[in-house]
Amino acid sequence: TQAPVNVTVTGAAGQIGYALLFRIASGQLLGPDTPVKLRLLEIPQAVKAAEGTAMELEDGAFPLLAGTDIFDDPKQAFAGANVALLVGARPRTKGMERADLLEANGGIFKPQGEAINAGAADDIKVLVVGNPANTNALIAQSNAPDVPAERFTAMTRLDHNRALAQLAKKLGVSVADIKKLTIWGNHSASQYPDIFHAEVAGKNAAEAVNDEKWLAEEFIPTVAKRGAAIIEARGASSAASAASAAIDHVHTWVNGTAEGDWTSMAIPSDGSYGVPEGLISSFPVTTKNGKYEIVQGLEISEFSRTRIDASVAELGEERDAVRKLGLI
Ligand code: NAX
Repeated sequence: TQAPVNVTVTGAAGQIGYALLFRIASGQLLGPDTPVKLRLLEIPQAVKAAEGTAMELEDGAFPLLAGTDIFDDPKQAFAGANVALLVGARPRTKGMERADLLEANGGIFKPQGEAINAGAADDIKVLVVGNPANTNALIAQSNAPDVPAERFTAMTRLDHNRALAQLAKKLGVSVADIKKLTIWGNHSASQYPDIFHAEVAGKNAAEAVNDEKWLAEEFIPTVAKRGAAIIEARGASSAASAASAAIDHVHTWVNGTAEGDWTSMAIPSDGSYGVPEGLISSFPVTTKNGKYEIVQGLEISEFSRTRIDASVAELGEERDAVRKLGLI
């Protein structure tokens, strides 16, 4: 049998961690033939809570779970990591300016990037979930110069899944009937969910919808503001759906996209579609054999161009801010 894959999860005692860890342990992250060893990172005050979660993981008697270790030191937590899910982050609290938020997260993602650089396995794949996810990923990546930049990604799969669900509902079809949907840009309210290249049962989705007002005034804002709507309804931010999207992101990265489809991942730009090189921005990507590629040659309409540019401009501002803070 295969040696266990080391999966490091930060923020393990948080609400996303609680939903995520059991799905990793059950084999849904890497597949039913791959044993996993969990390495949990928490801040010292939350280590006890993480120990409680580890007890429950033990009680799950998961055949694929080869063990769970808990750390409060990033260097130890990332040692030997093959997959790292960076979930723990500093949330924006009342009265906090964006620069304060970026600085507080720099204090988390800079040392984590350094620890990944120092001790992760050669095949390390990183997914940043903790917000502001794209820029946190950029900070970690910039502080891991010996790791290929493309191994650092940020999560827009939840946005992608939300867009699939809204579009399926509008057209009265199953999410499984929809292919080639794209989230562009930042995982923030400026993101752009693009249905112009999407297909519904083989037909163009934008033509099937044929309602630009719905697109501009309902679909795009509903997807972009879904996180706030969940907080309003649930009294807490999205957790199980975020964990599910994190599972999807890594599973697709490792196992590949289906023929004739693609997914959305925030990845370091190579300059495609006018997105400045190095920004961690969401693109349509196909994956195969553990590698992803940006889908090339898509025609971008004026409607799409304006929205992609606005979200990418926001990413540029965030990058400039963290550069000024000396974090990258
Ligand atoms: P919680 O506040 O429930 O949990 C966060 C956990 O991270 C806490 O247990 C905390 O102790 C831990 N933590 C803080 N600093 C740490 C550090 N330096 N090292 C290790 N652990 C640390 O938040 P939760 O609801 O689980 O959300 C986690 C993050 O995901 C937040 O930043 C949230 O904004 C972000 N989200 C991102 C989404 C995305 O689509 N990219 C969607 C869902 C979610 O909002």
